[in-house]
Amino acid sequence: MTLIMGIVNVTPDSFSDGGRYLATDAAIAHGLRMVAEGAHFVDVGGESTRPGAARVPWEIERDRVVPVVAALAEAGATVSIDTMNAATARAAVDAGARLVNDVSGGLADPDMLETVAGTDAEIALGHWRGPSSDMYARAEYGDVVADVLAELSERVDAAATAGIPPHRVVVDPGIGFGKQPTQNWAVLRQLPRIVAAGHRVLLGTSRKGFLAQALGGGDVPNERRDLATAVTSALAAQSGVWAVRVHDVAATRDALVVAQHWEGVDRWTS
Ligand code: PMM
Repeated sequence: MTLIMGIVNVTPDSFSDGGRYLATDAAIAHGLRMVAEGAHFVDVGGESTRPGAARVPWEIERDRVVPVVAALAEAGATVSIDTMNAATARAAVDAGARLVNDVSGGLADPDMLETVAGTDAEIALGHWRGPSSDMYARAEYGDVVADVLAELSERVDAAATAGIPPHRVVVDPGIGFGKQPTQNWAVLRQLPRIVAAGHRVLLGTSRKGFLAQALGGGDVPNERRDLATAVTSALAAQSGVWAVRVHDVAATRDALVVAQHWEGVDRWTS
């Protein structure tokens, strides 16, 4: 079974929803709608990581996300917090988040791993080579999959040293983070190799630029990006990932159901 993580971006500058859900109430309603559509958990974020995005002071990020996390958790949703800041992670876990989703794998904030170790939350460690402002400057690899696996393994070891045991760790190859489109496709093509490394794998392809580029580039609307994401979700499920992080939960849910029927095995959805 592959879990569906629905995205709630509480930012004014998110490339993917244009800040439509900045208002707390709208973000909460959006999260609950995604749960109704089949999301197993919702990922609340208050800082955009789009290529070229500037960092946001953590207090602003915290003030954006905490009311949304608290309301969704109160309503019974399983909530994850998408942050690179330890203090935001702590505040969100105190408000009810169960998973800390750090795209930097604990590298952006030296306090992150120890902070999460001091809670009972799980952590998703993303493959990351530096801030969004210049992430393509670091997109140099020998064998991209081998390099991603080695660098993720270092982050898992760092988490263990900080006191987070491997069963509380999820890894994410960081599609689009410090990777050019051909490198993203190479990682996706070899997802089974990443899954075989033994950790639960979370994957985020939703609406990303490399999909738009594959569809011809230019101004590809979200509807077409969501259809492309439903395809990557089904293929990722086939590769054995633990969860996919998506904007359009209903489309991904449908894709996983269809893929499950194709297989004839009840293993991707519940
Ligand atoms: N991508 C984005 C943000 N958070 N979290 C994980 N675990 N994996 C990702 O690939 C990821 C992420 C950027 O996309 P968004 O701005 O649409 O949320």
